[in-house]
Amino acid sequence: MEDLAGYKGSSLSFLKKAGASIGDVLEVETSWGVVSGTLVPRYLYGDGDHVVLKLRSGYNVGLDVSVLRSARVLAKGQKPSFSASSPPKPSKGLPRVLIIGTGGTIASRIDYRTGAVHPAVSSADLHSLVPELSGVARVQPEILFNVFSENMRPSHWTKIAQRVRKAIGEGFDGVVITHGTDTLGYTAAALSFALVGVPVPVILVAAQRSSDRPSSDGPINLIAGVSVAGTAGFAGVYVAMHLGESDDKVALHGGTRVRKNHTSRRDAFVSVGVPLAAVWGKSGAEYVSDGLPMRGGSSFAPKTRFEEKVVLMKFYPSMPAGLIKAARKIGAKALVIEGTGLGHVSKEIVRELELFVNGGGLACMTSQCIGGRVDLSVYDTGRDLLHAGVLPLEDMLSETALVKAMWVLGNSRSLGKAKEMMVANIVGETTSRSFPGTPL
Ligand code: DAS
Repeated sequence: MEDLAGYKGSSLSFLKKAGASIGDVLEVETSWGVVSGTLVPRYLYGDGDHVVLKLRSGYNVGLDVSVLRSARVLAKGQKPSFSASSPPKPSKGLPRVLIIGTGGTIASRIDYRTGAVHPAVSSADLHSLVPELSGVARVQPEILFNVFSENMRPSHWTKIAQRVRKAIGEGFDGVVITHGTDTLGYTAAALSFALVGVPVPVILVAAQRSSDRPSSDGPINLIAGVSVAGTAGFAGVYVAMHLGESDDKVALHGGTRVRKNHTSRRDAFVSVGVPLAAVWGKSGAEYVSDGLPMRGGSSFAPKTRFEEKVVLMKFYPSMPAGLIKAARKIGAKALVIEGTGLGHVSKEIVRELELFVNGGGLACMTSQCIGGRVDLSVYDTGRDLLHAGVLPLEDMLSETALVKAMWVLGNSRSLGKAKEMMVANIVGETTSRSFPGTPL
């Protein structure tokens, strides 16, 4: 019964009796008077006791079937659909930018099936939703997959990295990846390692608000991302998201130092312990940090494999040693422990980590403190951890450390080599000293 999508129970029988379909304009007689509006779909988890009409004012009203007497169809409606207009033709001289769609809010619309945000908009639709793109670059949009980013896995990171490598061979001046916000930092870190030495800008963009909301941040993030990808003189992997609550500045964050710090604000993303890589405004670059790798370069050596058997654990008071045992039981090859303060855990956990390392595992320590860095040489606990063979990871973000351990184990032939790579600073994942200027 597609014509009455989502309706069930008594609301479905009432509408069937009236011969109504989704999109029809109905006049409904109720116990307190007559109301008319357009019949809209019910979402999947809605109850069977309400009929929902969109009033002329644009507001939706839910009518309890118990007060409904009768309904008649005033006019047959058009099925609601979204058809993208064809994007304007970009001019020849503009740079070529590939947009790879992977899903998330930036590529979503409200879905009446669930009443929530649903990945639905293709990259091509995105392009027509943001016609300004045609004044910035010759854009080629394509969908690689369409998932909410909480469902991303290392195999997705490999797919994206391989598509970027191919795009460079195809002569694109830069690449933009549209992505969900939840795990954007993980994917940015993964691509930073997998694409070490990448000769063009690779810019991940996302949105905190879906494309059908006036306050959607998708368009400005996408325009800035495409502009950076096509014209920036620097190369590397960055996240481009709102800077502040205004609508005219976008921050570029280095791929291994970026964190989603707020569940809903449009400026949720921050660079931790380092300056912003760049700031982009309506007319292009407003600030570019010193020392970014230049576009071009010949050291591009992609390594796109990831070992999934790595576990990230946040230590907490009374954490049972059994959790480390469980990690070993599921075959974890590396553990990243987010310790307290300078990188500390309880005595029981130190013992378990020593057993894990003696069994050939790679154990690393980060800190739950957002600012500062791990130092295992100050307290007994830290020295016991060093003695147990745990690797301190300076000021590396825990999420970046997890991704790096997956990448290192996926691309090294020995544990010794893996340990060497883990503590080396490869793409700015650790700093020699924390930058005082960032929020944290
Ligand atoms: N579920 C979120 C994600 O895909 C939606 C978003 O913020 O993009 O990361």
